[in-house]
Amino acid sequence: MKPTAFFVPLLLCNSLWGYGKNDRESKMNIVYIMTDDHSYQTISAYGGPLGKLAPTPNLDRLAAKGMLFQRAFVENSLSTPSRACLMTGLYSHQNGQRTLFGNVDTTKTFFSEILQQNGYQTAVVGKWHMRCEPKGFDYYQVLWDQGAYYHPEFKSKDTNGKYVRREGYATTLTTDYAIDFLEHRNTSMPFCLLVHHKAPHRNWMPEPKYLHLYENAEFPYPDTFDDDYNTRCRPANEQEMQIDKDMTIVYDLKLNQLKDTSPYNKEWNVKGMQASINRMNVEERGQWEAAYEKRYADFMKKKAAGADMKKWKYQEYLKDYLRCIKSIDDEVGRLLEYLEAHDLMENTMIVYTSDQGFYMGEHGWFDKRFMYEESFRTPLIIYYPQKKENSKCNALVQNIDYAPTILDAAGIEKPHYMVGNSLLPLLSGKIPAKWRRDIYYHYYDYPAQHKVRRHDGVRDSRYKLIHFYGTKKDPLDCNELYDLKKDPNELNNLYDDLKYKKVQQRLQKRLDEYRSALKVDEYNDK
Ligand code: SGN
Ligand code: CA
Repeated sequence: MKPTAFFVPLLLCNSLWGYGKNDRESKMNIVYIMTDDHSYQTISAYGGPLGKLAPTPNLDRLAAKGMLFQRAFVENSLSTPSRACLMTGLYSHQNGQRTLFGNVDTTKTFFSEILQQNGYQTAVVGKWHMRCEPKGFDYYQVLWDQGAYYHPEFKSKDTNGKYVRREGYATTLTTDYAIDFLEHRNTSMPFCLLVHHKAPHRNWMPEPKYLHLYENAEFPYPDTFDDDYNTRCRPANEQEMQIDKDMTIVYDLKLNQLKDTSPYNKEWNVKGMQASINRMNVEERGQWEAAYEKRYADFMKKKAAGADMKKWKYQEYLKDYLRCIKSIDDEVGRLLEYLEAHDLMENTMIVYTSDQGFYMGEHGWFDKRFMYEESFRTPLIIYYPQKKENSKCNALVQNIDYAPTILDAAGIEKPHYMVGNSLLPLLSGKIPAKWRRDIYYHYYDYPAQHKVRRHDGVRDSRYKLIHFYGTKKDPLDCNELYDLKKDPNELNNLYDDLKYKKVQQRLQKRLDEYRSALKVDEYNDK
């Protein structure tokens, strides 16, 4: 690929900023990799049963070189809000991006702008998913909206605001652009590169070489697969993210042969799948149809119903999702190899995370949004040169910490208004005595797809309090309390259980304190 035009002005700026050799040598580079909807349950370094059947050797390699965070969370489990938290270091109500729609407040400074002002070259490739232009980036190649898996459209500084179709698979192309930036960067300046993969977002479309991977695998069912939501309040019962009812046969499970006759086919999901297939070239379409023909034959042969149908859907869902993860793992490996081959491991911090977690059939679900662990929690691996290898961290960390961490790695003090904390002190292996004891969560996107009600809450290292609220038109006021030590699957709501009166009071007090200290402006029906 040809070098892009932005390097020339950068060279000039570089000399204006007067970066000397010593400055350069002491500056840490940053590679921040963020996937879309990648669950910690599907990374083998985390040790769960799915990782054993579908290993992620390259992510494990990164974890072996660095630190695996076991309590990393988001503030608002949804893409656009999570990305706004990352860029601003602020909670959703502070940066304006509460839901998937609307705009982040662009008067807020993005950490990329601060890096630029401090002599960093900055780049973002892949899913941007905010309605503003990438702000504070010297180089970008970003997908349109959610982006497509096959031959997706990207926009860069060279395309005059237009999205241009690129030949290839999203995960590979995103890595190609990351390497393009690294290849053509000004090597006299430190860099920060954000690699934001589209995968494994719904509808989990594998690349051709993995269309048959895990074909004969039988994945274990999570303990909560048949959760009946009793003890929980209305939202857990009323959501629309159930594998048996809401996962579609055509769009999600790709049985395009069923056309309009299937009871599962609403018009949109037939059209959505067809549009995805129409993007493929003739060869890819042939490989795709051959692979899913097998699934179709199996579906027709089994004619499963009820509980069997739910299990069949789960198995096929996991195959596609894990095939997408295999490509991610390969491409993370390719990027690591590039960094190794170019002697960058000694002065580059590498972060791997996801914009939120995801349900792999827990509670019978796919998707995210809730404050329950699987969607609230994300994978997080940090490699930092010369720090302890193969270590694990149990401190409570959150995506508002990433901007301060990146700035800290660059030797820049975080601006006073950023609410998160740098994670670098944790990398020594000890949790500082003053580290936070609990974290705040807030989800706003209702009414919306999947019908998850608005809620906020607080979680400490053992307990979690969630408050669901509604609107004047659609009121709701209910609470849930969990003892995560005794009930890690969050099946037993202890709210108003007298044995937990003190715990409930303590968590309620913390929740009230967060709301008032952060000036949270909605948490009850309006
Ligand atoms: C799309 C998906 C939803 C998903 C949202 C948000 N539907 O709308 O299932 O919850 O994205 O995802 S689809 O029919 O378009 O696939 S997020 O990761 O961007 O927050
Ligand atoms: Ca996402």
